[in-house]
Amino acid sequence: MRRVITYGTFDTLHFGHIRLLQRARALGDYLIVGLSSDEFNKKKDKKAFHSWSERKYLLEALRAVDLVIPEESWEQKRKDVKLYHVNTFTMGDDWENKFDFLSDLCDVVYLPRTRDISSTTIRTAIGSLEC
Ligand code: C2G
Repeated sequence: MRRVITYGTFDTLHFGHIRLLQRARALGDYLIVGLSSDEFNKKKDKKAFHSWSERKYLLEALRAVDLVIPEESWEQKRKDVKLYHVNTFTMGDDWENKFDFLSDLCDVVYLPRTRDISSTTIRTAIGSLEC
């Protein structure tokens, strides 16, 4: 069984996220998602619209996702790769080369980011709608 891991906030889940998760899952047989905690989001200067448990619920509803674990620090990736016997680490290519330090432990794959969609644009668009 080839095990894949990826990380992110996955706020206002959208098709860019879904495409990333589907391609990540297709790199193996089992996909683990390290989901950024609300506390860790503060370190990333992000404030998610949905709580961690809401974002976890949405991810767990996806066929592509097999396990959701909390992402609480930048440093946990090496431990996670070893703990979960991960074969492949993957992220969107906006992170190109940022995680190459994991390449002694597992394959590192950067997947093309989906253009013209982001949680920020969705939140801005919703905010601009007349209520
Ligand atoms: N993504 C994508 N296409 C988009 C938007 C996002 O492929 N239009 C990908 C990103 O490249 C990332 C994943 O979806 O691989 C999750 O994106 P975010 O929720 O924005 O996560 P991010 O803030 O990049 O956090 O330790 C890693 C960090 O937690 C990543």
